[in-house]
Amino acid sequence: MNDTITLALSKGRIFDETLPLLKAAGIEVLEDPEKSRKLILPTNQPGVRVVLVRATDVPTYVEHGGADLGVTGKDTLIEHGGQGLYQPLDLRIARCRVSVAVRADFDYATAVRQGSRLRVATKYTTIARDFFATKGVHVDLIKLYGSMELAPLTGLADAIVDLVSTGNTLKANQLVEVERIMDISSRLVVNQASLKLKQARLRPLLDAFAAATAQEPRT
Ligand code: PRT
Ligand code: MG
Repeated sequence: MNDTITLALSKGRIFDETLPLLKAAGIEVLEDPEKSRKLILPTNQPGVRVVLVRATDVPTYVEHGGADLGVTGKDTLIEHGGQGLYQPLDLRIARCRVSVAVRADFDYATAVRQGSRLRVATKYTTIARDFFATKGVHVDLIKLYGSMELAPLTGLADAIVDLVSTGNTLKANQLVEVERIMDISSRLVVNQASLKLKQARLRPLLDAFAAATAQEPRT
């Protein structure tokens, strides 16, 4: 078991978009997470397995050695803090952006100009706090864990900070994007102890991921 490489992934877009990169590294996951109830998935390589965790738990698993490496959104990584994680590669997958959105009838520009205190609902409190602090806008942050779009519609908040990709979810809820805070993609994260102790097994994997995303690994 000691020599096994454990890769933490979340179900859904991160799993789906990591598969081609794994394939480029010669690794094929032998079960479909949408069909299996297993949380540990074998691969075609006896020494490599995949564990399925919540997207927000990937950095925690890798930090504490529950997995040797993982794939996680930059959004999740910023909120986690990234401590204890080696971040060698931007995999350029699961791309989206973090934006500020408000109800179409809310005059965000005027509220900001007048120095009004804004109520902002978000799962991304670190990103939101930094962004509004830099802008010099006073905010009351309301921490939510999902369905952020509902907050301005119910009067819980004036604005939300959330991920946007096509913009369809905002549109369907009569919200408009008023600021882009940052672009997001997913990163490879590696446990620092694993990188030293399992160097011989991990290095070819990191090199294959780097080649598949056409970049040099940061060392
Ligand atoms: O869904 P669950 O609560 O289990 O966990 P999660 O939302 O943390 O995980 P998941 O799998 O949905 O997202 C994992 C990662 O994918 C995120 O951390 C991002 O880095 C990345 N990603 C890329 C996205 C999106 N695109 C995205 N569009 N994550 C979420 N969304 C959601 C967004 O929150 C909004 O509700 O999709 C909706 C907007 O999409 P559009 O296309 O309508 O704009
Ligand atoms: Mg989600």
